[in-house]
Amino acid sequence: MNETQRLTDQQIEVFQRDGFLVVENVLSPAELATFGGALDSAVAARASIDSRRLEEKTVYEQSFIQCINLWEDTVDVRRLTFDPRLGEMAARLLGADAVRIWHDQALYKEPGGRETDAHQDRPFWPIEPANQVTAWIPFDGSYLGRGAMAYLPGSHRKGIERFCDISHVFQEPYDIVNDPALAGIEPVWVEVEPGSVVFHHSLTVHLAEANASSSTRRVYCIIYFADGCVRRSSIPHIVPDRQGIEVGAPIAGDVSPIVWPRNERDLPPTPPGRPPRLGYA
Ligand SMILES: O=C(O)CCC(=O)C(=O)O
Repeated sequence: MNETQRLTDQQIEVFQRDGFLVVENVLSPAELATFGGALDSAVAARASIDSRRLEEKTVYEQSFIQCINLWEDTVDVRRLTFDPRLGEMAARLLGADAVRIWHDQALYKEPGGRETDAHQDRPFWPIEPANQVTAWIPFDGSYLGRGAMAYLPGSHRKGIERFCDISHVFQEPYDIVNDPALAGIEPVWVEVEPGSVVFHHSLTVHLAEANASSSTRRVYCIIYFADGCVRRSSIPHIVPDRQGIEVGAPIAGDVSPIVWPRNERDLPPTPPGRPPRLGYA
């Protein structure tokens, strides 16, 4: 990673205005190779329990192979999740003195994988206030036709927070892109070269297209929250549930360690219990 890269005030203003920010040249080719190999192995190890073909999977699972908290599985992935330079960027974007990890996740969109339906992240998360940011890291870059992401600029500031059932289990997802509160806002499709990181706020509406290519879209996400955020409801979620965190209590513990500030070599220990093998719960 570029040792000297720090976000400028102008980049922070763009994030605050748009709810997303592209930062180029964050990971070097060598880091992409090393971390990418570590992620591929970690995803393959978890996914080895699943021999279903894409068309045999649920609608949600056809969007991507999702593996949460891979930092718990291997030290090689943990180095990326707890990289202090990414953590510092997250802290600056959130205006926080310190950030913790909510969770990380691989989102490997298989060849032929369907789109990711438009949604906001925060309705899935029992955490408040709304001060979370995702670092979305496409290991092979992100290009139209291959599962690129789009963001609705400024949607995080429109006072809207709607649950979209992207699992398709209980109902068809709410058509948030056409919500009246977002009238006049068009999705901005983002293409980036390998090494770039795209940050988005937890209230920013975003979506991804299908992967029409013959290669897997290898994406890794790290979700950070400002230290001090508390549990806002009892809706189930593995992060607070595993740590026995009650409504109103600060989210902190072995599964939610501080990412930044933290000494680069001081990686947190493996927490007790297990993250889910695949999917979310
Ligand atoms: O990568 C995708 O397809 C979706 C990513 C996403 O929804 C997220 O990072 O919050």
